[in-house]
Amino acid sequence: MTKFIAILIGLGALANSAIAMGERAVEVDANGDGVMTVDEVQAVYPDITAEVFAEVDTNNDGVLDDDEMIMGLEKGLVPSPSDG
Ligand SMILES: [Ca+2]
Ligand SMILES: [Ca+2]
Repeated sequence: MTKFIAILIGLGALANSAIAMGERAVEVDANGDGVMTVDEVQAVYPDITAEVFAEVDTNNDGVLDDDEMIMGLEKGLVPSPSDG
């Protein structure tokens, strides 16, 4: 998940929580295959419904990759850990 962390560090506004978010990303990708399924996402973010997941899954392949997760965070669809 080094790529995910590097992207987050590149987002200046989110730099303060980059380490925490990187840790959370690892938690979300429970099996470490580099993508996040709806089951993996809901295990960490129970509030994310299938509809929200589909909205974040912009290429509609049924899983979230790093770029989609970043976009979801930026759009506020995926709550950041700092939101409590
Ligand atoms: Ca996974
Ligand atoms: Ca996708």
